[in-house]
Amino acid sequence: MKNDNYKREQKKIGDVKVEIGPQGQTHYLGDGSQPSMTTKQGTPVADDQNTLKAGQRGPALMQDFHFREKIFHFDHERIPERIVHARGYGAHGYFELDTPLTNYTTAKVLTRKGQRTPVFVRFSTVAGAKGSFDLARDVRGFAVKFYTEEGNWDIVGNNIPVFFIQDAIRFPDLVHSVKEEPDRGFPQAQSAHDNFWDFASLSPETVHMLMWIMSDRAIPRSFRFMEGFGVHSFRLVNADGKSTYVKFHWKPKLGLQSVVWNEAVKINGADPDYHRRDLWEAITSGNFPEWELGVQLFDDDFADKFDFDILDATKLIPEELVPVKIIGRMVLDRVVDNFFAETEQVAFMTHNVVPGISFTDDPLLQGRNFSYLDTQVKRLGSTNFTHLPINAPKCPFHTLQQDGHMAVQNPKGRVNYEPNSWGEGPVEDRDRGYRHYPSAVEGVKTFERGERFADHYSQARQFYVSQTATEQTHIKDAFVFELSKVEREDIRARVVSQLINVDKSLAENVAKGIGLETLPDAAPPARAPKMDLPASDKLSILKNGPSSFEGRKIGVLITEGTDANLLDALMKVAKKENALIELVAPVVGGVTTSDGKKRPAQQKLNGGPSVLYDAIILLASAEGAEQLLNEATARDFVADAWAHAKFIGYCHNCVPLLRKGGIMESDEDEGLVHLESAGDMQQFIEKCRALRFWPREAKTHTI
Ligand code: HDE
Repeated sequence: MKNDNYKREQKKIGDVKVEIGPQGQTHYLGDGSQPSMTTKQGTPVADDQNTLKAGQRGPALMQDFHFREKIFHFDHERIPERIVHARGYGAHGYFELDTPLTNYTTAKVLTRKGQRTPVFVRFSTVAGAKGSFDLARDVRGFAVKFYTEEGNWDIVGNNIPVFFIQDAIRFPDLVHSVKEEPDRGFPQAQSAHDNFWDFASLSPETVHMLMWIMSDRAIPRSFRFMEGFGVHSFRLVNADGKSTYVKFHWKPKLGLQSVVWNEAVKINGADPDYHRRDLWEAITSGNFPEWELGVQLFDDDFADKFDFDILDATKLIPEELVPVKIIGRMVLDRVVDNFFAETEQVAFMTHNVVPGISFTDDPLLQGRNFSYLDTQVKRLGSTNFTHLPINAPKCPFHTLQQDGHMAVQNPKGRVNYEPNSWGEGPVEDRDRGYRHYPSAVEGVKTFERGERFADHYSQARQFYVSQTATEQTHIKDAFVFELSKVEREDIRARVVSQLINVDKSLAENVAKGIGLETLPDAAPPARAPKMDLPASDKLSILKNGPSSFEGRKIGVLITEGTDANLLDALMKVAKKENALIELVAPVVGGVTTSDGKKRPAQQKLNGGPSVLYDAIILLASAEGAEQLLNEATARDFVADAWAHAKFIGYCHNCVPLLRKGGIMESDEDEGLVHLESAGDMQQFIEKCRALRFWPREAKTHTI
């Protein structure tokens, strides 16, 4: 008997032709150009919307292999998320070498001028789950995989040049303390809770890193505006076998930029994907993000004389002592085709090095070299994770490792061992093969650390004194915010006792901010800190900002009747500056401006709060402004931009909106720009190059 269950009525929903079944189920059968759906075994599928049943109201039949395959596959869609750095976003690009390091290394990727090496980069937060928000106060991962002609080389770095701990064995404790507390399962993606500060306050080696994560470095404006660091000292090894120490630095072409904390909190609600969306939009619109790769090179002589141990990842080498030599640039020019296949399955490993690049004995790096391989097997389920296209080298490779789960690249032939006399199969390569640097080792087996690991505060202080007053205030505010979420007063006080060793006034201000009545005694330092390390300008964000507004976004509030001349003038100057404009209107369909033209909006006002923009302009018509006066989201649009020290441009119609947003005539400052004519737009953009009008903060942040 012919099964004609599939007779359906043809109808249209909008302009999409569908078949509608007798009980209303919709089937889209395409326009003839799409391939037929099949099972994973290739059998064509006739009905993907109904389970095979015994009778219309009957039980499902086991025989429905398509149903079972579909649900079975769905049940297994997830793989374990990364234990740290679970939330991340990746993109493809290339590294182009400009200044060969031939005297220092044999690595081809670093010695061939002009050569382009494909890369895959994944940025991430550390503490939050895969589905957490982007603007957590956290370190950002900055992991780069170079697909070189001598194998894959990974720099698995962060956006902060130092780390919390000195020895890898402490990593599980650090991560446990910062993640959700085990009994209650919260808080998600934040360090502002008792366990983290309990751990940190009992671990003086974390103090330098605490200064960095309480600074604006931990709330970057976007991946495009942050630095990256390899953190550890590595080695470069040249053709004579000579080793030079190296630290890797990524410097963003568009300069550094961060948001402020109150803004971060609100961005997380308005657009939890703020950073990934930014990267996606930049690349797909052809504004390819770019970083310079720089190296700090130094030898044993420098290492011996340096105040700190170069094997200690809680220390950095100030650029004033060893300048960063720029050797090339990295451009990200392609988004992923498939998030899971690429961003989720990419497996970075610190032990992925190529000939000419080697490790030091940094105890953190040594531990990482074990961890990353181990974690990939747990996450990707098989030692054959290297067969996945995102992880496979792009150069020829031949091993005798065989079989295992999901082996997809299987060699032909009889030989799977060596030595052999078949004259086939891969053989060792004495000329090109990787040689570990033969550093001399001596000493007794011990749990002790190197002597120069003992100073935990000097560089923390150096970081603090290198910041502008605005940045110092942000650091103080961050400590106060975090500690105000800590329930136990003794933990709060212990953090202050650590800060006394960094800077007395910082400690006092934090103590005041959390209402601590008496200043505790300083934590006993293992070694007395040096109080006179000179300020290093490179450690500040604000001293290293951009000189243009390129790549930044202005949110423009428009209404029916907005002045078209002003709007067009803005579009013109923004284009010249390479800045982006988003129109925000009461209705996303857009508005008709004074020239009678319809202007579609990118955001409806309540979905496009000003926290999503670097600066705002209010261009409502008189009637439009009047209508928005009682709209809470219009008031927030203005009030938040003001509170976050943003540049605000406005036409005279919008003065009442300023007042509603709490900006009185007496408050007006140079960050608030009256736009009367088209010519004023250029002046506005030029002001915006400072990114924020920081002097305002003193007036808007009073506790
Ligand atoms: Fe990681 N880290 N880490 N880490 N790390 C991982 O590897 C680990 C450390 C960093 O986008 C894991 O594939 C140990 C420092 C980044 O896929 C894991 C220690 C730095 C990423 C792991 C550290 C990093 C990871 C989890 C202490 C900056 C994300 C998933 C010694 C220099 C890479 C994975 C990506 C990921 C272990 C410390 C950076 C568990 C044991 C220091 C950017 O293997």
